[in-house]
Amino acid sequence: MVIAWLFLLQFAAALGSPCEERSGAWLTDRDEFLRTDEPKYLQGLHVACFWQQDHKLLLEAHMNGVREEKPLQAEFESKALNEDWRSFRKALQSKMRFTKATNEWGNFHLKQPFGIFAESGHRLGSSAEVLAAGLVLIMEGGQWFWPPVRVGYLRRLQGTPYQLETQSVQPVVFRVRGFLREEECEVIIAMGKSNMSESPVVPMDIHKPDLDAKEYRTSTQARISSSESPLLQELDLRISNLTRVPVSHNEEVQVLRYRLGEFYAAHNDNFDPEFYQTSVDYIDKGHRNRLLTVFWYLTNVEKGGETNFPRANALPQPQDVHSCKDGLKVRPEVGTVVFWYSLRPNGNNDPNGLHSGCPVEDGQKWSANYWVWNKPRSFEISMPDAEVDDEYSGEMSVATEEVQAANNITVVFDNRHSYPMYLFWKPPDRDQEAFMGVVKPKESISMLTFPGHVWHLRAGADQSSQLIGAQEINDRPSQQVFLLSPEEAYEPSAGEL
Ligand SMILES: *[C@@H]1O[C@H](CO)[C@@H](O)[C@H](O)[C@H]1NC(C)=O
Ligand SMILES: *[C@@H]1O[C@H](CO)[C@@H](O)[C@H](O)[C@H]1NC(C)=O
Ligand SMILES: CC(=O)N[C@H]1CO[C@H](CO)[C@@H](O)[C@@H]1O
Repeated sequence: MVIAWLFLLQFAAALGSPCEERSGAWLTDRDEFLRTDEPKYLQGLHVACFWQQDHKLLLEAHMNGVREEKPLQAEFESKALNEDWRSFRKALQSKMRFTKATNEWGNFHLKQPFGIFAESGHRLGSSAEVLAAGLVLIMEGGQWFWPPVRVGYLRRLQGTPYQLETQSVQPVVFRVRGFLREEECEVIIAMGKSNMSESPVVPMDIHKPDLDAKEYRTSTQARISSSESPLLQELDLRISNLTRVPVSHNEEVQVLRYRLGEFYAAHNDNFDPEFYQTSVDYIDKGHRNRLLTVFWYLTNVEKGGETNFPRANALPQPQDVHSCKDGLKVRPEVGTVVFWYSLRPNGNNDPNGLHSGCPVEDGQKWSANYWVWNKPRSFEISMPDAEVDDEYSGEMSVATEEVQAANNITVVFDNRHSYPMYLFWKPPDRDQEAFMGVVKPKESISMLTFPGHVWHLRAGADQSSQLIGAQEINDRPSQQVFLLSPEEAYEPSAGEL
């Protein structure tokens, strides 16, 4: 019997890693990604398993959080076992072939080092720790990111009574019921009540200077610092344990009251450097950003007041930011929190994080926003692994390319005009277009697309603005460049600029 077991174990090791089963809990099936306009994986989240055999260190990794039939396999020199952290990380990064350059933001020296975590969520800091852990999660964006696995997936948080329940894969949304006790909710509401003022909106560059915040947001709010309340200090720790992101990364709690009819139109919580040029240095050109939002429901609401994710279920960017009709709707429920990611695991924007507070139709809604950044809030705190970061870089993540769909085409829109152009993807079966980005004057933007896709160029960021041009992507070649030159006979009217 013992001999048979030994034989089986050896056989298993010869076939592949002894970690297959362990990886399972961290992988999301490709079919769970419903969008057709985005890659079907979790950018920059890698599940890697290490084991030793015949004095060799072997690695098997599922790249970008999806189950691969043939995971990446690599072998390290035996001396890697004794190597310092910097060399180990470097070896790992080159075996797994990922780089910092995963978006157009540049300034990759401002992007934080990738993070290596045990399954417990603890950040690892030596090759010995990695070997002891066996299975690790590597986050290119530097911070822990919960893999969604599939809608309805339940994950118990070890050592706590809480369960993460996946609500959506794109965006990545989780719900935790009973996270706050009712008495705690009452205390927080009381603290908020004594200090309410109208909720502001952080204006984007493209908003008119006379932006009327009331068109977008009608709640009242109070910001309360944790230093004012032992309860909030305890919640900081509870939430940090939930998100696996240190307390030093959170903003003050923002307590919100929505009365009858009050709402917050659809918006993203993170700051896309494209639209926040005026504060681009503060946000490290995009690399310092809001990573996730933990939203607290402090009361039940008789009717309405849901949190709506209009891009969930593969829906396009909505034209009407006030509509709460489509997408995922999460009902307020006292003591429940939902949290969602505004960035992808590699630190890029995730436009799917678009969300709104639907109008309260009956009763009153008390809730709170708790924003967690990908870097510490104090500029004095240095990032983990900063001293060992090698400034690794490159054109594009090779690992990322490998898992992308075939037939892809890189298209470049080169804007020779002196005004910005707004790029929309026109789905074949719908009138509603998906806003994909801005081509700034005298700059170009590149996008991954597919043959047959139709792109619209417009004068403004909403679909009703003037159509300047349309471009259908043809079969060949795999890189297509469209020059948007002034001769192309388009003169914007004064009102559009
Ligand atoms: C979260 O809290 C539980 C219970 O106290 C503890 O066992 C666990 O180690 C914590 N996890 C992290 C990542 O802090
Ligand atoms: C695009 O598809 C080709 C196969 O046609 C594949 O070899 C390549 O890696 C893909 N590249 C990207 C960027 O997806
Ligand atoms: C409890 C609390 O947050 N108090 C604040 C109320 O608002 C004033 C000014 O807006 C702050 O100074 C208090 O700290």
